[in-house]
Amino acid sequence: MNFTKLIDAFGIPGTYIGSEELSTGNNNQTYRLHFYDNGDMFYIMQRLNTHVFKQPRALMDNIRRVTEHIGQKLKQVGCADAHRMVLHFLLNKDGEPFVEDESGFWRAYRYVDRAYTYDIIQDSFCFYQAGRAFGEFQRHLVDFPADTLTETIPHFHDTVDRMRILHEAIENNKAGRADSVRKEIDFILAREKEAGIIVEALDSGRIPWRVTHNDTKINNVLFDSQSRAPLCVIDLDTVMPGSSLYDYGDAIRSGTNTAGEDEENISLIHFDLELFEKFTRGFLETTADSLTREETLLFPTAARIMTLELCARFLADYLDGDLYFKIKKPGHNLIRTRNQIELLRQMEAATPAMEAIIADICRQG
Ligand code: GN1
Ligand code: MG
Repeated sequence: MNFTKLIDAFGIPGTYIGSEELSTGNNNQTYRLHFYDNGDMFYIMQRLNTHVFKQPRALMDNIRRVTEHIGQKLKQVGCADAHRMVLHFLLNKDGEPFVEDESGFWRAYRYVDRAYTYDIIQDSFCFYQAGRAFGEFQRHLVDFPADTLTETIPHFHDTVDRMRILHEAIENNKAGRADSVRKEIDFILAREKEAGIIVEALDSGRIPWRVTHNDTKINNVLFDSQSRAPLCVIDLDTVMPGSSLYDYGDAIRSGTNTAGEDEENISLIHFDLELFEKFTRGFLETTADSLTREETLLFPTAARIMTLELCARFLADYLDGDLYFKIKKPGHNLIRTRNQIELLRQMEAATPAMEAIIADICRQG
C-alpha cells in the first residue's frame, strides 16, 4: 500500500518509515504508520468500509464533535495525559477529518502508544476497568445533545428491525443455507417478543435517548501498558443517539464470554458471573448519577437482548452468503451464531443471579 498521497493530504510531519496492517475489527481496513520526527511517531490510517458506513462524512462529523467534547472535558479537569485519553483525528488541508480519493474514504488519528487491548478478558479487574471506561464515556457525553448527531446507521440496535431482517434473510435464502440451520432459526425466533423491550422503552419515553458508543466490544477499550488503567474508548464509528443499555448490554455480551465470540467448541463457552459483577460495578460507579432506575433494572434484559441481536445478525449474514461481517473461515458466521446462542442460553439460566448481583451493588452504592 502506498500512503504517500494520504500522508501529504493529512500533513503528517516527519519521515515516513513504513506501515503494517492491523487485523482488528470486522469492518474497516486499518494500518499503523511509523514516522520519525525527533523520535518514533505512529499514526493509524484507516479505510472506512463504505458498504457498512454509508454516510462517512456524517460519521466523521459525529466522531469529531464527540471527541472534541470529551477533549474539552478532560482539559477542564486538568488531565495531564489528555492526548492519550481521547482519540485525536488529523485534519486535511480543508480542515476536514478525512480524505476521500479513488482508493476510498480515509481517516487518520494519532496512535496511542504504550497501550494494549484485550480480545478476551484476562482477569476480572480489567473488566471492572472496562466498565468504568465505558461508563466514563457516557458520563462525559451526558450533556451532549444526542439529537444533533446523525443516525449514521439507521436502526443499528433496533432489535425489532434486526428480527425483520432475519425473517427476510430466511425467506430469500440467498445462499441456500436455510434448511441446514432450522434449529438456530427456531431458537432465535422463539425469543422475538423479548427483542423489542429496549426499543419500546425508548419509544415510549420510559428510558432516555443518550449519546452512546454502540459497539462496546471489550477490544474497544485501550489500557495503559504500565498502570493497566483504562485510557480511552476507541472505534467510534457507531457513536450515535441510542440507549445506555446498548452499551452496557453489548459489553456484557462480549466480555463475559470466556471463550470469545469466535470459539467453535461450544463446551468452552462460559457466561462468567464474576465478570458480569465486575463490569456492572465499574459501569454503575461511573454512571450512577445519570442513569435512571428503569435503565438499571433493565441491565439483565439488555445483556440478553444484545446477545440475541448478534445471534440474529450473524445468522442473517450467514443466510445471505456472508456479505457483512468479515469471515476468516467457511461457516464462520454460523460458528458465531451458535456461540452466541449458547451464551444466551446460559444468560437466561443466570438471570435471577444477575438480578441479585445488581440489587446488591445498588444497595451498597
Ligand atoms: C462489528 O468491526 P467490529 O468488530 O468493531 C459490528 C458490531 C458487532 C461486532 C461483532 C458497525 O464490530 O456491531 O457487535 O462486529 N460493527 C458494525 O463482532 O456492524
Ligand atoms: Mg466497530
